[in-house]
Amino acid sequence: MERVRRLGQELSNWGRWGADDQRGTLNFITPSVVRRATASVRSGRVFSLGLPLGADGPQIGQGGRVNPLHFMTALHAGYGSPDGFHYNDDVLLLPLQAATQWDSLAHVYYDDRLYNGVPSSTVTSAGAARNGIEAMSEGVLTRGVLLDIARLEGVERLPPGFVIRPEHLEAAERAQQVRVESGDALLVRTGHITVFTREQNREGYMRQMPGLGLDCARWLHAREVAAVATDTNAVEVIPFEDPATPLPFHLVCIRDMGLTLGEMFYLEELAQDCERDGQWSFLLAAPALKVRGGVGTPLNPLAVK
Ligand code: UVW
Repeated sequence: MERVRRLGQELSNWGRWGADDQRGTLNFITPSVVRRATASVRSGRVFSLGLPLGADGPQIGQGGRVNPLHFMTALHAGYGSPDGFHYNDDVLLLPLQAATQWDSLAHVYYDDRLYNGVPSSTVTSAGAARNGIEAMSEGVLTRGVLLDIARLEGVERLPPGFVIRPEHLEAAERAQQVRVESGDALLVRTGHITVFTREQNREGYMRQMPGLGLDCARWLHAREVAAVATDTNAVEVIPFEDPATPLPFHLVCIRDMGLTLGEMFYLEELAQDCERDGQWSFLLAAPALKVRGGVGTPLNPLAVK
């Protein structure tokens, strides 16, 4: 934890946007960043980056996370005449972390403090009183940049345990002729999601994965990235770089930097299209649901090229 504490202190954004701030690095998404994002739309092609929500999702029960349960609560119900108005209604019951998701800034912490010094006791069985997902309610609407590290490495997908370092991010920028700038959302493709989507191997997808190493936190901080997402369940590499310190990247990014993490983003078709036309930036519309006190949100992010 000492390395986490030291790096956390070095990269801390506490107080940067005021003592009451709950949005963290989303503050980098200024109106001019949004205008630049809309200017990156050229063809109008749209890509859905969300996994379907259903019983056939990726969850294996880890940490009490189950796949969404979908029920019909009205089936061919009707008013009036038998050949008149009819309707169907339904209910979805799901862990907010079940599939494609953003983590709120109340999701993880250490030393009893959440982002911006908020006491961890503000999260109760009623949810997060501070740093909850509603604080992201203007959503993530910004320029997205996809860096394809599997492509960089010349493989279909990176193996579990592969540590993505700042050098990989910069090499991908050079190879793709794109640069991550202040206020961008960075999407990192590992290809690992195909372990689930193509091979239906949930255990293989969820238990170990390639991902960002802790060094990348400094790079994301320097580039003023607003949000970072990958196609894996944890964003960061598992097995952890130091087995004694689980999820260090989560701790520094979320708790110290106020940087939200996006998980299980489906990037396959988007990456193919970017490869085809050489355009690796786009408008990313990835709004959070306004779940009161939520510490995460499911979503269907859209990339518009
Ligand atoms: C944890 O595993 C705690 O978080 P995440 O779903 O963000 O990886």
